Amino acid sequence: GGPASLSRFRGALVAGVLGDCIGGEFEGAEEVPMESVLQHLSSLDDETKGTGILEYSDDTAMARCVAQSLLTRTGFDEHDMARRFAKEYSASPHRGYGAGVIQVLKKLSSPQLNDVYQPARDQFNGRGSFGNGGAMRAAPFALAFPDLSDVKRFAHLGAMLTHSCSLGYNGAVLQALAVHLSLQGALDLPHQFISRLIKEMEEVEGDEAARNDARILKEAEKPFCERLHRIRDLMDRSKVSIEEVISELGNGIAALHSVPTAIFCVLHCLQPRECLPESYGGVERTIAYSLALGGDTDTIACMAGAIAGAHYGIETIPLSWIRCCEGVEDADQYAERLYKLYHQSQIVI
Ligand code: R7I
Ligand code: MG
Ligand code: MG
Repeated sequence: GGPASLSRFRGALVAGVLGDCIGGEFEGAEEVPMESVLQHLSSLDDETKGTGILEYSDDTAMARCVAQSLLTRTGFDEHDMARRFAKEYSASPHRGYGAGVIQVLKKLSSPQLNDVYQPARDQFNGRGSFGNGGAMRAAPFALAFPDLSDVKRFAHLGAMLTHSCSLGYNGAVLQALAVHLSLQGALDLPHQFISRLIKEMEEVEGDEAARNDARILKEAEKPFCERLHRIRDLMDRSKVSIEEVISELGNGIAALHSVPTAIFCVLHCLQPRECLPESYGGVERTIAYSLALGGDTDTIACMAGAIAGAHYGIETIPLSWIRCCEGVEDADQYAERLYKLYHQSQIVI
């Protein structure tokens, strides 16, 4: 479909859930041979194997809260979103949440809490978390707000409910920006896509708090920009090994070591690749490649899936994958409602 078509909205949320559910198989694995990935994926096609339902993890659980909150409040309401995170956690605590964020989610359920951002600020000796938990749930922000500055602002605030370190919340901003641009069809011109992300993140990371966190954590002056430049270098190379991707971009639980990686997975899989079946469409390639990197596979596949789904649209996603993942129907409904919200709020001049 064209820019911001319903198919792209549905693709984004559905492929995000698929990445999480399918990627859960390899989360934390150090090395994942492509052969194992392809075996896992072909077992999804085989109904006689009875893979059953693959459950979603915290990535999708929290993204659902974000989508529900944005829809119910027709915009960003930090109190409502915080309440939903807390309620979801207490209803299903065993979705594989990060070890630190559990404290925040428990505090957020206290009725005495006035400042909903305070529990996140108390994390990790007052510096806040740099985990990828803000980024993994950022896609719905891109689907709710047509305006780029709103996407940036609300993805930032939504992440701040659990991740107050700039290396955490700026990962969420970058992920939301990538979905936003992909929804517009910006991946048709991959080099311009990455240049636009760099331009936006230059501004985002120019902020005083971001510079300070980067200094304290001994990262580059603008850590996400630096990674985006590495992506551009990798894109220009004819051959890139999995090992190089891991060593240049990472595959870990920090937002800095996973959001740029997810973006690279999408860019790398825009064309067919030798290591992947010819029959695969773009979303299948992207998710398969994300899993082969190992590490935080559910989250990297979830983020890459959302960006890729916004590019290729829902029609390219195999039904057999959709059928075996928990929560896909809901994601599809949220996508349809967010599509209406997005187009309603567009100002007609
Ligand atoms: O970021 P978060 O919500 O975790 C998301 C990840 C995804 O992979 C999910 O699929 C799930 O598996 O977890 O949860 P946090 O607890 O805020 O951060 C995740 C981890 O990153 C923490 O448990 C720490 O190990 C590490 N971490 C830090 N370590 C030291 N100093 C995050 N911030 C810091 C820090 O400032
Ligand atoms: Mg998870
Ligand atoms: Mg994960």
